[in-house]
Amino acid sequence: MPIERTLSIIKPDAVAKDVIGEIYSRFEQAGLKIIAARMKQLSREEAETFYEVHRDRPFFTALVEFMTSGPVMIQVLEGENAIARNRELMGATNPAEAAPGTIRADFAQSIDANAVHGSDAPETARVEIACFFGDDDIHSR
Ligand code: RTP
Ligand code: MG
Repeated sequence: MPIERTLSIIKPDAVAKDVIGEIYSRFEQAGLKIIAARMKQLSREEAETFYEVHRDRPFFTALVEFMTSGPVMIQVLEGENAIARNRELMGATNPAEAAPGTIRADFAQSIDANAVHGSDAPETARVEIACFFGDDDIHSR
């Protein structure tokens, strides 16, 4: 299994619920190391750039509104198969369809306010990590 890095964001709804620690525990228990982290209030421009691929989708405006509605917690996770492993822990985009025990099943309330983001492929992970972290911010170990 390849050692990968992925970008994770704990979205404003989950930060407001004070479940950062609980979500971090799930990452660590699954063998995903937190090798960089920062809390940040995203600007409209940052959220639009981050979700650029969805710009033409009907939900884009609501997504940007939501992602700028409060601070987010952003981290780089590293481990075997980290991209897929993180998405398994997250569960389906719509929390109503997320498997029991996943982060979205336990903490998300709707497809818009769905608690977490995770990169979906190696190339998007590289681009997304570079949006928020430089080499000096990342501490692989
Ligand atoms: P994310 O990028 O946030 O990790 O979520 P994802 O891969 O599971 O879902 P994606 O298709 O990339 O969509 C990004 C975010 O847009 C919102 N969305 N709303 N109303 C809708 O049909 C709809 N579809 C997507 C979700 O908040 C999703 O996380
Ligand atoms: Mg996505």
